[in-house]
Amino acid sequence: MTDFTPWPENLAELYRQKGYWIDKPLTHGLHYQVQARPGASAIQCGARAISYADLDHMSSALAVRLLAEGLQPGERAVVQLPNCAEFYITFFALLKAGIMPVNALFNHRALELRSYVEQLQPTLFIGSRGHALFKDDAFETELREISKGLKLCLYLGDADPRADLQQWMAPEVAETAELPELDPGSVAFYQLSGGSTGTPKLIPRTHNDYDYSVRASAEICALTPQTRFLCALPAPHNYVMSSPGALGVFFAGGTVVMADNPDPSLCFDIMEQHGVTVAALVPSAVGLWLEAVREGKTPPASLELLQVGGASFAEALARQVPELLGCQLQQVFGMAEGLVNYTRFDDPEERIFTTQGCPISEHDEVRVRNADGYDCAVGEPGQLWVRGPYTFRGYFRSPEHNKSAFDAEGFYFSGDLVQRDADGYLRVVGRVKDQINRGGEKIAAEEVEGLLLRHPEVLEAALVAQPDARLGERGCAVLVTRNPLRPVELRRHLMGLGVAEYKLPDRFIFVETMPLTAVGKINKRVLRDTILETQ
Ligand code: J2J
Repeated sequence: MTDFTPWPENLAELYRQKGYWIDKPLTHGLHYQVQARPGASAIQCGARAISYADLDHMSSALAVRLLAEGLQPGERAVVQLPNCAEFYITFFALLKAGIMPVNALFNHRALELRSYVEQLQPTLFIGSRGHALFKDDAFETELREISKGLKLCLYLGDADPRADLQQWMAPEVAETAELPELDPGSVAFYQLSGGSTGTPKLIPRTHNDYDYSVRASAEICALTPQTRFLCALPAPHNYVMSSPGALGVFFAGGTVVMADNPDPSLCFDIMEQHGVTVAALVPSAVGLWLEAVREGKTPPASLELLQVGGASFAEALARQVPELLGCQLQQVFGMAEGLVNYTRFDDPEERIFTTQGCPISEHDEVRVRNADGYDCAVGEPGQLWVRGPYTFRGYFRSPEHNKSAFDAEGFYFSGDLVQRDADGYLRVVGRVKDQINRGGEKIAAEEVEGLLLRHPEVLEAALVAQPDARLGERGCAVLVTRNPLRPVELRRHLMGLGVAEYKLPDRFIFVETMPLTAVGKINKRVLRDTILETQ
């Protein structure tokens, strides 16, 4: 089973020749900024300002200590931290040490963490004592059972200084210690896939490919050392990490301003206080911001650009952004697997309001195909297939799934239905993958259905999307059960299995029999129509 599927030689050569892959580790932007502006603020986290010099020294200190502890380059880590400076310090430390992390979302629970630990077999776990699972050591013991090679567990906020992450970052350490030479063609870290399958899949991202998407995104979004970027979505998410996200801001020498969540009553104050110029949101959060302004709150005067992506953004809301928030709008359509599209600053307004942008690179090869595999005409909706200099080539150890996710030429099928205009701008019009996009949080239907089926009374289960004014979509579970069940029992059952709360169905419907397709599968199209009628 392959950990990482490389790009074919001819394409790798092309990407180097074009200057996309520059064979530098993902840390090179930070190295540059430490020389150029060591005292400038890289991260604003509450009242704490972390300079570029701090970010560099603290991440080196952690890297050096980890290696001194016996961790080796090439090993893997599972990290789960909230939105805080330590998230980035840890990320850079692991890059420097050559240890490949997956960054779990902070609202992931036992089920997700177990799966990452099982798949990656990490030697290192970094978490937070502020997370309910790590109030005591019971879950750590379980993780050590799953990954026998797990050597070290560190926590943000541990009472014992030997396990306290911040102590491990304290800069007074022999920094002369050697950090390993990194291979820019190798995997830097694993990104989380929104997924549509029973187990969450991991996406290997290399230094070269990720660095290119970050550099190019920073340029498209015109980031500068004056940029002050609000990170209010979960920090590990690919969008706020790389489109251009925090890594783009660090590359440009700007400041990342952290917020716990996108609530306008929290964010407007933080933005005002720190002069935030760019913010990245999902559509459901934009709805809240617009509502706040309509209710009389003053939007932060410093805001120049609002990026919106992660889920479908209604045109009617898009049109309100410049007027109500007093800033420019940029639509972003991306995926942790690679391809990212942006509307550009010089695009006509109409295009910014009605499309999700065009790809970063002229070598992003986007194909829009109909169900028979033929290329669609301009404007005709079809399936999005893509390959390119920063679109991955295979999930981590998932040979079977990779067979259906890629075609013979290495094009990845994102599961999205799009329309492409004559200039290559895309509009997302639907989805083929069996997923619920709940306010930008992706839920794989198969995963939740599998968990529901583990309840002894559940005979058949289907999770389908139900339109929702605020979140875009919500999950609706349709069930055939042996005996009558109450939703609260099913919720308790799911929570008991340790699944993240955002994956819990918002609604449960009980039916006598499931509608079936001609081949005998549950007909979700019919279910979606039924739940609309019974809403
Ligand atoms: C409709 N659907 C969208 C959009 C993503 C930048 C921005 C977003 C993500 C992301 C990302 C959408 N309109 N504007 O990684 O770098 C849906 C599509 C897509 C899936 C990917 C980035 N923007 N989507 O959301 O891996 O269905 O990445 O395939 O979480 O989100 O989800 P994810």
